[in-house]
Amino acid sequence: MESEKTVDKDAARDKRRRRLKRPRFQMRVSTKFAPRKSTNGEPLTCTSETTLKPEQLLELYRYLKLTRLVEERIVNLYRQTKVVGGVFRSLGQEATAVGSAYALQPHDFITPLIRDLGAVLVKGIRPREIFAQYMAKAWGPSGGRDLNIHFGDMEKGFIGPISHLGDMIPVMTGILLGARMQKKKFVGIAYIGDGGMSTGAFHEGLNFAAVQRLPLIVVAEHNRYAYSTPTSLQTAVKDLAEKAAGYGIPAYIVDGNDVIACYEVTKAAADYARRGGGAVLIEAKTYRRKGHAEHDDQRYIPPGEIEWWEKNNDPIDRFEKYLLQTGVSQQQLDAITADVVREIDEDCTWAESSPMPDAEQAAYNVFDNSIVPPAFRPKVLES
Ligand SMILES: Cc1ncc(C[n+]2csc(CCOP(=O)(O)OP(=O)(O)O)c2C)c(N)n1
Ligand SMILES: [Mg+2]
Repeated sequence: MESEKTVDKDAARDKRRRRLKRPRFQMRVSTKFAPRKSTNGEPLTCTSETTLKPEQLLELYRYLKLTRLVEERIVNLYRQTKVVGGVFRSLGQEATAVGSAYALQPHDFITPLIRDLGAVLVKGIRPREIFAQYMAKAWGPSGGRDLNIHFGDMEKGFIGPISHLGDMIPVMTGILLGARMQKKKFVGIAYIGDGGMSTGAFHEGLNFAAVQRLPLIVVAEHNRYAYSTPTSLQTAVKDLAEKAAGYGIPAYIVDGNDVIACYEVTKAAADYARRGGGAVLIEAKTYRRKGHAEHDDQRYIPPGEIEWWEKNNDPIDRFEKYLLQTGVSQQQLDAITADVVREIDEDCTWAESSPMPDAEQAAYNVFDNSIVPPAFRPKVLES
């Protein structure tokens, strides 16, 4: 009887879903917060159309500085050969990760990628965990079992990324489907690069989320390169947001170097997803000022391109200009930076003082050890 009832319920739900009005095919790309050229040669700042309160704006500034300065410290450690593995920077595109993650509620989920340290920090991960993780230390979140960005924190709503490009889209889609089945309510951001959007997994994941109307927000970081390949050589569309039409979902183009715009657009997308509207695609237009990783000498970049972005379109410079114009003093900004540097110094010292992990522990906590016994028990290592 019980199972018949379940079947009836499922059939009724499917019928209701079929009756849901689907929007007719149309381009629904909002460009309200898209990048604008500077008028009369004035340097770019940020949009003034915001619901953010003054203290939130200062908190955003702190996260931007924290992201940049934590990354600078990691590069420092890398040059001292203290880092195990690669170092991936988000220099020049920090506003996308910080602004979008800041628009979420604490119980919402994210799946960040290599350029999203800012989102991880907004989610409440401390710099000490990042330093210890990069140095593969015992006190790091993965206890030296994995490197750089490869760790997660379920309590904080942060799913550790897997390397395969595109695969975090179906993973987040599955999380959101699971949540719906368990009657839990939250939205999820899955970050993706311009290159990652050309994978099969991206298509399958987003298509399924769109059909199921899951509250998935895809933040596509259009930073113009995938390794050394410019975006124009791996996708035929000009705006990545155009791809949303293929899934019947709305999209936004946002200035990825304007932290306020990134916040506002993600907030609107999250509200829409939370209301039951379904998946949304946000294309953040930005620029990757460093190479793919620290080893990359960027010889494929046309001369002057990086310098142009550094001089004219740096997200932190732009936000500083905005804050100063709206009455924040330089001293306030300096005090925030000094506090960020203090935290980084303290946390880096803590991480450096951590021991390296015990070799005997390496195979533990890789799988759930209550189900799968560790592959190498200490006595096997001893023999
Ligand atoms: C399926 C797959 N193919 C190739 C790679 C190797 N790979 C890692 S990052 C990367 C470039 C990613 O470019 P993009 O998606 O634009 O992100 P960005 O690095 O610019 O943030 C590639 C090709 C991979 N990790 N997974
Ligand atoms: Mg890219």
